[in-house]
Amino acid sequence: MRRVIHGIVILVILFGSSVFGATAQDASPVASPVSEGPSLLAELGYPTLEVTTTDGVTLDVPAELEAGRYHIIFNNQSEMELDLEVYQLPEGFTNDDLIALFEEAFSGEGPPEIPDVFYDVVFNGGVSTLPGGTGEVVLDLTPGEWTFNLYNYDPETDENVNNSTAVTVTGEMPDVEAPADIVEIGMGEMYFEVSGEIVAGPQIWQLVSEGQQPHHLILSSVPEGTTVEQIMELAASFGPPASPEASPVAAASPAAPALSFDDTEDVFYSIPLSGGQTNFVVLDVEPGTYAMICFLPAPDGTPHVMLGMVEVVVVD
Ligand SMILES: [Cu+2]
Repeated sequence: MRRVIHGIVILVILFGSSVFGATAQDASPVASPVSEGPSLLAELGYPTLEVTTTDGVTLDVPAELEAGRYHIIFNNQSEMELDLEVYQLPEGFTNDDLIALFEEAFSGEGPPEIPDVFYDVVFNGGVSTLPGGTGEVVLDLTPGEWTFNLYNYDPETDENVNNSTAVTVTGEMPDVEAPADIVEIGMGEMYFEVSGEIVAGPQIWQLVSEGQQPHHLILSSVPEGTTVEQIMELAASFGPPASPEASPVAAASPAAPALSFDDTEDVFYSIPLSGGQTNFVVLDVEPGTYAMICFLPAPDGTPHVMLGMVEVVVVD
């Protein structure tokens, strides 16, 4: 989780992203784990959409696609850590417009006010990759104009780079069969709800965003016995200031939380998902204790974790 320290502000500026994968203290990136051998996601049988970048700028993806549920395989042949983010911009807004709005929101002192338009973007998740790596996700592409954005954060220059490619999705969304025997993670204000049993080893997780605000999942390994309160205290010890009314825990936290970032290690993060959107991902966790955390901001700028969007799970 300590990767998040550096990233939290940029995270909300740029819609939540792989900034966790890069801090000065810990340069080794986290990427969505992909199991070796045959992919569990491929076994679901959805059509494959393979997309590739060689330079981290341009993405080899069809300009037009039929609506459907796709198994996206992202080949990152560049030398950069990249997130492939899939989203729909509100009408009349460009990437640059949004980034400018966020930069303005975060330029002052005190809690930022999140621009309303943030909640009008349809975030459809995506996949993170290491340099030269491959990642995969299953998601629904409904009819409309989609942005496939390559996002990179460079901790050395503190620069965020976004390069987007437009994809037009046509036709009608077909009926898709829901896979059986998977773990479902419901995400809403302000909770994670786990249905099914999380087991050690490769397993498909379906992230279902079902609230009004976008959410994401950071899965972080934590010491046995860690409590939700300890994680909220730790989160409150950094990042943009929370409004005391919104977050009594943040306001009341001691200077030195009982839990330290050194005790935690991120094992997975998803790309943000708006309400109504879903991603299927493969996780391969070891037995242990994990925290599910969402850092996306409420309208007053308070990260969801400080409003209670955190859950502790034990994997046997
Ligand atoms: Cu959230």
